[in-house]
Amino acid sequence: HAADAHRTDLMTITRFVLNEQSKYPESRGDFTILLSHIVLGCKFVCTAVNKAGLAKLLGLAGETNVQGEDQKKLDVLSNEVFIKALVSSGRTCILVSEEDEEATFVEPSKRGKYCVVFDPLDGSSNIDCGVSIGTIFGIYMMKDVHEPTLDDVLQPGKNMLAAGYCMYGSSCTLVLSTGKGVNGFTLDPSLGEFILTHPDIKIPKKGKIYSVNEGNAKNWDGPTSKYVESCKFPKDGSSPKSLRYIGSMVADVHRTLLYGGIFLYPADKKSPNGKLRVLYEVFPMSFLMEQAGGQAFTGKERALDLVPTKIHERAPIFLGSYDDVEEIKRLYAAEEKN
Ligand code: P6P
Repeated sequence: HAADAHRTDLMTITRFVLNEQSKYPESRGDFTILLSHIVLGCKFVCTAVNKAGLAKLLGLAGETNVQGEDQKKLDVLSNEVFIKALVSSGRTCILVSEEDEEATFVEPSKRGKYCVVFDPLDGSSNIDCGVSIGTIFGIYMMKDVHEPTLDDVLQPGKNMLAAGYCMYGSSCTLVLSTGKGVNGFTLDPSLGEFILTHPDIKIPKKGKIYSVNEGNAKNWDGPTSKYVESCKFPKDGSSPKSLRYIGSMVADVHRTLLYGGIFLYPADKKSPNGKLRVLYEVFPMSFLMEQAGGQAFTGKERALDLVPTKIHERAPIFLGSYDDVEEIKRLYAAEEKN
């Protein structure tokens, strides 16, 4: 009765992580507690985002409520929810959020051994038109809990213990890696639980889709221009790739992870380091891509090898199917030689 077992043997994200972490018994409790607080934040944001469309009627976030008070914008509200959830978990020491200029150093009585870097609501400019948006997060282990400094978060992405995103779209999907592959969970609103729906996600080795903002083409460098040209006019007689660009990183990366292909936010003359942030956009998505069998490249090096010097630093990024990223690496290497 496999179908029955499937229905009654619900693999929730908490149970899944407990199983996974059982290989590291020493951190099973702490990590699971931390993750359960991240999951709580995602559930909150999911309900708030879904209601955002009704905001005017319900006086929710981003509008004035019946008392005429200004409600917080959804991304500000989401940020506060994640900060409060992470601090109250008692398992974090430093938090870096896209919404906060400075890092949050948790008060000593509530300190734990993890640092969390996150974008509470990436792509929030897309809320009003109903395009999928998401939360992106990465988790580091503190180097020294007693003397926390920014060095504890300015670590290369390869040091991350875990990374993931939660996409608020037609369904609420949380994609997570704790360093042993990538798994996807879908929120069952009737249970209020994230259920394992995409076990062991692997990105196709090569894809048929490229994802970039073509509006920046005027400012691209040589290798990026050559690569995009080869997507549209392949020299080997193969069929051109399709262009899919949503303009919301979580949505574009989720499609790339499941369908294959390549997502690019290159450097350009206007922004020499591209637009996306290293700690809480580039690193978590690159971590997931590598764990799913793909790769991530900055135009100069493997994205996860980058050592950030500032918490809101940006970097160019090319990530996705292994063979597709290999192509762009070849073009940058050739440019290097000239
Ligand atoms: P552009 C959204 O504002 C965001 O930070 C990412 O979610 C998205 O991938 C990117 O910026 C889109 O940027 O310049 O193409 O509009």
